[in-house]
Amino acid sequence: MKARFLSLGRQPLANGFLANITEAKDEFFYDMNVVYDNETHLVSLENFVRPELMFNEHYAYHGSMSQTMQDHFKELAAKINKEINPSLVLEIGSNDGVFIKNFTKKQAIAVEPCSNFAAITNKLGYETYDEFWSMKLAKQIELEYHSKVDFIFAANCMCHIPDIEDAFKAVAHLLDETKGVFCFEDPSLLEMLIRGSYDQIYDEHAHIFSITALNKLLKNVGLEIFDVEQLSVHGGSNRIWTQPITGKYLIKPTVEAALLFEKVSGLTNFSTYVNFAKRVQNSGTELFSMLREIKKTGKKVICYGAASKTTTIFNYCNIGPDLIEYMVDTTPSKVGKLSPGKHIPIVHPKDGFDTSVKFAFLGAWNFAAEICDKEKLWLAQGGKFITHVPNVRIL
Ligand code: DWN
Repeated sequence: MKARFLSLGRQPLANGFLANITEAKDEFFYDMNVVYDNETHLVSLENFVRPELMFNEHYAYHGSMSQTMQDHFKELAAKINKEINPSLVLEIGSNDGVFIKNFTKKQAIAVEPCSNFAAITNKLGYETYDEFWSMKLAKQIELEYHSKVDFIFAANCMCHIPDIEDAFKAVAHLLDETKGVFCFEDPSLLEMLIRGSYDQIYDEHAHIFSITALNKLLKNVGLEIFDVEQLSVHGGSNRIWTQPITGKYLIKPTVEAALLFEKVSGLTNFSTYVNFAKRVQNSGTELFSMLREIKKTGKKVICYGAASKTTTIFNYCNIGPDLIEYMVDTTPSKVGKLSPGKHIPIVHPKDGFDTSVKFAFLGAWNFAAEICDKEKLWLAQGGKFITHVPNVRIL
């Protein structure tokens, strides 16, 4: 049974950037409430947003916008080629090709419903299916390739799918029964609870996965987890390695260890989520107060990184251009736009990040190391970053 434990208020699309203020009259909003299901142990949005509204030809998030993620996927691809050496690699949610481009064109198949990104991998010469992942598509690919697939990958995609059981069923259908591997990575529920990073919750993240919930879901469709890796990327993620129960890989102790750690951390107790909700309320109040106090001093405060995560924070905490003068971001499709819901202007760092900026809220806190290294001169000249993870403070 599902029970609500957190309400993050009226929220717009996390990547619903506006070209100009006249678009505000048609802006989409919904009540973003979060529920815990004590049978499946899934943490999910109470109201799913229609995928077509979020993932379409205007999608703004480019996986290649950070060197961290480019290096991350290059390293993983090398490991896959060396240790598994798959003949056919299918990626669900290939975005701008940041992962799939590490494989040869005849070895790889891309699935990407955002046609602006499907066009990129198509142009690179990769077979690309410009549609949402489904059992129908899995069967179509099996027919067209006259074979099952021996490696299926998804990064920051499976948690975006409301009907996750159907999505996993489609993966199980297409995987080779004896040598098939399905590997996917998504934000970690445990890390969100530990870090207080409630901004991982937004329209695109239909679910925030625990290993506990995934273990049940995957078993229901005939897949078993044989390894779990904890990753630092995207604010703390899990990389899950699974296979059909007829698969050849031995189950590693990492699986039992992860399940046990989540149990002792209280992930199957509703009270854990009630306590998390209290921490979120306090965090939001503290961030608003800090920004308001700094604003009173007349110092310029901006946001570094127009991440989807900032949409949740700014709309939940009622933080607008009165507190955050503008946002800086290197993503071409975000520059010149207004942020979702609070309509904070977004500019390129070259036009808006200089010593006139005294404080910058770290919207892209998951890239703090890369950003602090990039902006070490600004920091040396007295600039200060503000973060809310794991608590509201000036770095
Ligand atoms: O799950 C998702 C994750 C993988 O990416 C998607 N649903 C949406 C998206 O979430 P996000 O927008 O919070 O992702 P990022 O990668 O944390 O966003 C960082 C933002 O900061 C990007 O817009 C790029 C920008 N950035 C920048 O301007 N300068 C990033 C870095 C590292 C920089 O130096």
